[in-house]
Amino acid sequence: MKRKIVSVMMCAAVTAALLAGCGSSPSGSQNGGGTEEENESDENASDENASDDNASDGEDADNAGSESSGGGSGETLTIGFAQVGHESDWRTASTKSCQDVFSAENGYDLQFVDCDNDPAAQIEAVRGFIQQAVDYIILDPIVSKGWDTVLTECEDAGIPVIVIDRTIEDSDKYVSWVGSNFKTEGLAAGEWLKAYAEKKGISEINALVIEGSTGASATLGRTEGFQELADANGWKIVDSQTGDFTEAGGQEVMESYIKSYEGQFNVVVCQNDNEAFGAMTAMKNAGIEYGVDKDVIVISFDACTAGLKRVMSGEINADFECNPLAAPEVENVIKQLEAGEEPEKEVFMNEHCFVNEDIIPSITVNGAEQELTVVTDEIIEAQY
Ligand code: GYE
Repeated sequence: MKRKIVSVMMCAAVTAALLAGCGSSPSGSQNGGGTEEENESDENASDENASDDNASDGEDADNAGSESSGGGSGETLTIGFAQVGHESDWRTASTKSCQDVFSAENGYDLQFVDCDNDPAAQIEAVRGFIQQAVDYIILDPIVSKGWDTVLTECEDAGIPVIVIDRTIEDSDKYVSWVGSNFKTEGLAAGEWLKAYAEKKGISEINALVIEGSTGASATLGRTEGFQELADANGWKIVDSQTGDFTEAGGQEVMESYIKSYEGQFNVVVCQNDNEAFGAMTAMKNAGIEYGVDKDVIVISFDACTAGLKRVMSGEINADFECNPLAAPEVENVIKQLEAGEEPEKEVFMNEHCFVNEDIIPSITVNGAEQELTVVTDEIIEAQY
């Protein structure tokens, strides 16, 4: 199985500090997953993709082969994209990334279906793409199980499926997956909390977790990774419930946590930024002080623009990036298939850990050093 790690960060546009992070060995990436195979990422792959954020402004038109030939095929390619839904800032960025890359100008006919977090609707969307006889299917699986039957149908119909973002546990009938290592993200959050607590002299951790959507690989991985550090360090997970990756969900869960556990927790782990926004509203309404050097440490995932603003203001202590700009990599996969080449089975996005304070230079995740990036205006400006 061939693997590579890509850097889709805006290396050219960020500060020297972040540039150093981008330019450093990709094996230092938290999403290398720690295995040698994963970490043998070619620097060239990173360099090639360093300007991928430009895909959205048309500068990558050449990448599509020609202005009107999808994947360099000489003809318009029809792409069916079964998207999870529209629950978060991350999702909006992911959708935009696909719409920008798979545009008519780039030679594509994008059939986009927002599955609104309904796994059955998503399976039907994929079946609809088979009926339409699209050229390729992009699938971001809402849940990790239940895929083998419909993916077999795709295979029988001769339609290659490219999975993005979340992973599939019970089938390997797809050509490629492009996304993030969610367990590594959870481990990074745990390693950061360990180092931070030591630095601040916090001896006891009582954490509340607001999980993402039930059954999503992003939820499972982040939960498992953080739990591993909790177990190893004797932290108490006071409660762990789903907030469905939404702001409303985060607020609702936090309000109920406050009713049950007020005064009994000093950390809130939100599995995405939108949940963190909701949780912070709930704490604010209850008069609970959170953020840097306050009563409750706030940890979040995604690191979208709005999340990074809350890191810079000190309301979120640390935010673990999950890069939603997979579409340029998906296009590379399609171009390879069009050229008769065998694409990588797994493509990992390169990501960063963002913090408010410059007090811990790095953490070690899966045996690899991961820098901590202090959020600045320039970083916020360059983020999706
Ligand atoms: O963290 C969350 C989104 O699957 C990684 O889904 C993605 C998650 C992301 O709704 O914001």
